[in-house]
Amino acid sequence: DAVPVRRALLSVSDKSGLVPFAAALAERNIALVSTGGTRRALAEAGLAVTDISEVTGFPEIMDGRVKTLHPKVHGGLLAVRNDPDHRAAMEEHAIEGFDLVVVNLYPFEEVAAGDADPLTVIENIDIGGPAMVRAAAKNHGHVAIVTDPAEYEAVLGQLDANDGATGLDLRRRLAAKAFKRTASYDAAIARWMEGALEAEPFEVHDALGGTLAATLRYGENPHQAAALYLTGAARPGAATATILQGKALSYNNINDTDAAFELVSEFGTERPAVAIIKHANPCGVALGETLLDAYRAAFDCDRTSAFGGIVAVNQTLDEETARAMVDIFTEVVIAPEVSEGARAVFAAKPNLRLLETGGLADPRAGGHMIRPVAGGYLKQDRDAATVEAMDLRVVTARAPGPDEMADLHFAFRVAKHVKSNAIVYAREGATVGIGAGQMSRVDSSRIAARKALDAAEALGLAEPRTKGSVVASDAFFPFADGLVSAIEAGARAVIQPGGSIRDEEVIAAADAAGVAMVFTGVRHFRH
Ligand code: 93A
Repeated sequence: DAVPVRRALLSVSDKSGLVPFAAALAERNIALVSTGGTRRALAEAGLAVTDISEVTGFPEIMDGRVKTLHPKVHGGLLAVRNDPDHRAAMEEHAIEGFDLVVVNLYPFEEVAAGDADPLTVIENIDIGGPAMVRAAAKNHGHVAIVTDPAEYEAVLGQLDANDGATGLDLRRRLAAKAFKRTASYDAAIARWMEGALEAEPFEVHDALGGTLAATLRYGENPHQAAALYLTGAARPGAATATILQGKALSYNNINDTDAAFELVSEFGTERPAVAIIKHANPCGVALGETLLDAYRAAFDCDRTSAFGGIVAVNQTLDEETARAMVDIFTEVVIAPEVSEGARAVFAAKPNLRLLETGGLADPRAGGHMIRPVAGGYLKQDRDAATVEAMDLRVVTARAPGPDEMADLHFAFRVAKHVKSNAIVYAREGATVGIGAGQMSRVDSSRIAARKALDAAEALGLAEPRTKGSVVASDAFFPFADGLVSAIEAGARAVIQPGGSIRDEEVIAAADAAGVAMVFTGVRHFRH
């Protein structure tokens, strides 16, 4: 009943004790065959090891879901060596036997006990591992199966005492242990599924056509359960980005990061642009000669609110800009690409979430937005309108100059991404005061001007940068008062949709102050 060990198959998730054990096998002239990660660990330690795909003649596929599930492997595990039919089959199909199998399984129990999302837990259900463990254990007459690193010593001891062979007693004991292991493993999976089915309020495929991508720690508030669903639409952004580093994204992180990236994508790649978002509203947006200039200008709009903010950029994020970003507490940074240098800078802030999207989102793309209402939901087209496609009409005696016009475009693009009522002051390609989410437009005007005063104080400026600025309004001024308040703050040019029954009054107020005003004919409500 002694089985000389000539060839071993090693495939382990728990790699503790692996290298010395495998080295001891190699010293005893035992050939080593391994799956990807195990093979890498052994090769790094300088051991000669054959990749399992060389044995199967088939690559590992489907993220490793199928790597050892192959007749060349299972034939080698299950063949009864002294059965003539089995021997013939081995010869016919060039199957070589394994005498020793070392497998421990994906750490399902550990992952399920942590706070991983269900898809991650499911990915940790090992299929190929238990199949090999059970095959080798069934065939313990010819194969030794080791499922526990604690047994490595016993195996080596026996090889030494037994002239390089395993004895039936040891193989039977190891086989019993192996079946206990696969039994407890499957029991843990079943227990988790029962629990998960009870506790999981989110379906894998929901009625709106999304697929569950992650359950989140909680929703907007800790008492709300939440999940992220993906629709498969190829739109670069927060939900589909690669997370280069940092903690898992929260519900609010994803929502704000989406807002930030959608906004910065409005600027294309022509000039570097940066948007800083808090609570789904921008607190600073700027263009610059460089990304660093743009970041500084965006930050200067409202330094207080930028603390703990979400930053989106429209270009490859470079090292210098990354350095400026980590100077203050930033929750999330999202970029089409992140340079090696920038990555190294962020590595010193392991909690900061760094996302790479691979490209910008197309602001003109179609698609729908969905919002629940009691008993149903509302569905509408995305707001795909862009200011350069609008039919701008100068309505005042004075027309804006080219610099003013550029700033008006910029401000209206930003206003599209500010909750209504939105008022955005801008100057030289940067916001200098933003008023968001007020029930009256004049309040938003006043808040934006007030924020500009605060910023001037923080920057040590003699007067707010609304002096000589332009102003954008997401919807028409219903009365002259909102516009008058902007003129008082120092705005010299205005962009707004127009269309109020009091347009004449509003235009007259602008003309009286020598202010230039353009109508877009298009509104950007965002509620
Ligand atoms: O994904 S699997 O269910 N499919 C397989 O074909 C398979 N073969 C081995 N899991 C599979 N394994 C498991 O991979 C082993 O049980 C072991 O836990 C792990 C070792 O992978 P690696 O060598 O790449 O680290």
